[in-house]
Amino acid sequence: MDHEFFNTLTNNLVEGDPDATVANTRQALEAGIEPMRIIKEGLVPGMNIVGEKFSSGEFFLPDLIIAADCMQKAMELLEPELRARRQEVESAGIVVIGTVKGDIHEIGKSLVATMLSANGFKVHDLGVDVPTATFISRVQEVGAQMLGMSALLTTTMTVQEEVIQALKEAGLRDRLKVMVGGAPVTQAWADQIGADGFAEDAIGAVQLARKLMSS
Ligand code: B1M
Repeated sequence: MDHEFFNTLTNNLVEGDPDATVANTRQALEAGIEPMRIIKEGLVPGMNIVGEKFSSGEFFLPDLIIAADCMQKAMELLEPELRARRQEVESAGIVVIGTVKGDIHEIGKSLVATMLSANGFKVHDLGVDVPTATFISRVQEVGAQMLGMSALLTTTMTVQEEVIQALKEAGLRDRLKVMVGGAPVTQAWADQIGADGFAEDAIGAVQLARKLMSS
């Protein structure tokens, strides 16, 4: 399937047409395209365009909401396919993941959670707007080996640091690995706040999680 097809998928998402987005996604799956490629070459570029148009004042909040709805509906088709491609059956590690307090961006975090779960990790997804105390209590309850925190806003990135501080205060920091991510997050930020690693995307998150679990 060619470049033009992915452009159509991208445009349908940008134009906020959920039925067409889902139809294109289904068509791509039926044509044997890898689900991750559909996400990377069709859907994510659309979300990026929507973000740029929002920044430049061409799009408004309802446009973001409609685009997110398109992406989530497409993901409902893709997630089972991602999970079905899992190659390892044994648990690769227990992970608690969520988007930090004050932040309701869900799509990237859910994609990372799906990919980790598809790659053999036992994932406890706490959702979005997760209070710091909830991260701490769930990490203890499930005996997590890794905590993943997503933040999409420059104003909520700082909460990742607060959670790491709270882990230290609870005496848990040395018992688990901490991975951070989200559009404004960088390796430099991860280093600054004392996280064990940063991943730029969901594939990178799986690679990093494997590396952290084996170290
Ligand atoms: Co918002 N938003 N938003 N938004 N939104 C951004 C993030 C923004 C960059 C748009 C812009 O201005 N260009 C901007 C942030 C600016 C900043 O702080 N730097 C922004 C803003 C300002 C806001 C509001 C404040 C708008 C307002 O109300 N005035 C508001 C805040 C609400 C809140 O959280 N309190 C808001 C609201 C929303 C919606 C609710 C409408 C909607 C989210 C709906 C939902 O998730 N259910 C939304 C959306 C859709 C976006 C954009 C357009 C797309 C985000 C997305 O889903 N991307 C976004 C612009 C953009 O990012 N280009 C934008 C697709 C997704 C697959 O990518 O989430 O980056 P991403 O995840 C990637 C990687 O980052 C990484 O892997 C993922 C997969 O590859 N990753 C991890 C993510 N988490 C990880 C964790 C890891 C490792 C990797 O380890 C644990």
